[in-house]
Amino acid sequence: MPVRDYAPAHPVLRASLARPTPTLVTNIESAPFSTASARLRVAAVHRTSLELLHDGALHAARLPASLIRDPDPLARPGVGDWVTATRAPNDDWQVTAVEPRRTALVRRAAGEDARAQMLAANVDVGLLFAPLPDDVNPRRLARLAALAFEGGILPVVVLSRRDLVPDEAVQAAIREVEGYLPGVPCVAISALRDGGVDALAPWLRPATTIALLGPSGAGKSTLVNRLAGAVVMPTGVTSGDGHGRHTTTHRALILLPGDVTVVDTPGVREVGMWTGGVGHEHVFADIAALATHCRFADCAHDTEPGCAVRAAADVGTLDPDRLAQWRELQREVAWAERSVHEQRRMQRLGSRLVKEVKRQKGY
Ligand SMILES: Nc1nc2c(ncn2[C@@H]2O[C@H](COP(=O)(O)OP(=O)(O)OP(=O)(O)O)[C@@H](O)[C@H]2O)c(=O)[nH]1
Ligand SMILES: [Mg+2]
Ligand SMILES: [Zn+2]
Repeated sequence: MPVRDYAPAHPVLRASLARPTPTLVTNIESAPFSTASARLRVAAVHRTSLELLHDGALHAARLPASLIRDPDPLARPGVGDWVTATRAPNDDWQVTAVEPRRTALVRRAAGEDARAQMLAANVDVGLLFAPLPDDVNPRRLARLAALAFEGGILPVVVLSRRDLVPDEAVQAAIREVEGYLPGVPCVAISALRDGGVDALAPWLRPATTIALLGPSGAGKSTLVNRLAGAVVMPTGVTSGDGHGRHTTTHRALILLPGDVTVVDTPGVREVGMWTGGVGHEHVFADIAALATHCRFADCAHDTEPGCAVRAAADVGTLDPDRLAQWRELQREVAWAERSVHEQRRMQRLGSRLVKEVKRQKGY
């Protein structure tokens, strides 16, 4: 599976990924009773501890205080991260280093603030769920696809619960998604009835990690259980309108037969964008291509004269909905970038103020 090198566009993400490992290393010499050090994968994250997967078993591990206090949400290990940890004779594990991420699925955290939230690290393929019959929303899928591409992850749209609709309706839904997201693979499956799960085989290769994203009740955990051949994740009932009840409450990493690792996530309907660049360019590759013909290199495809993108939307060769969404996502990313810039400025001002007060008080 060709997965491109991870080169996040956003300076915050880049900085946090480039953070040299030694800053995260506690003083191993002084770690009491440390007898062994190992490379383990983060399977679950709690406030001050992690669950690490090692030789097929889960181990609770403590996080160094420096990481717990770190204000950068991307600095803390997330599900899918590889860490180094030392083990005391009483099976007490302490994380000493976090490896740089190969890929990362990062969204804007829910709420008013501009904060990043890591959904999963070191993922190769993102399965973007949209449940049939009536929750297939190409715009929502485009956001998820942009998020995946942005983090160096290959998106694959999974139309789930296909047993609930006739075949013609399934084909129509596939055509709709493919029309809106050219170049993104789209398959329809039923995890309950074994319908078409084989269609996922091209992405379930040994040594790959897949992450499952999408609304509650879409059947993400049901697919995990089918692939595992056992009930490893609880699954929920859906209400009359087909919506789920948020059965999965924590992101969890599970090893499947065939050396495939899967990250199951709690249901999300809409995701907020954190960084843009590469993700947009992939999802809206046609707009990027048209833009090369705009008169101005920095054309916003708004009111500028000689805009090739708007011209294409006017004559109908470009779906105006896609142009509208392109604008919406651009604005969102620009807002996140401005907010992060502002937060940093305030932090710098704050630390300058503290220094000045200390100087005046003669500390
Ligand atoms: N008919 C049908 N029902 C399904 C299918 N897959 C899952 N379901 C049902 O949908 C309900 C929700 O499934 P889950 O696997 O818990 O959904 P989820 O996406 O993990 O939901 P959250 O954990 O809440 O995000 C369960 O009752 C499943 O039995 C399917 O392919 N066909
Ligand atoms: Mg679930
Ligand atoms: Zn333009």
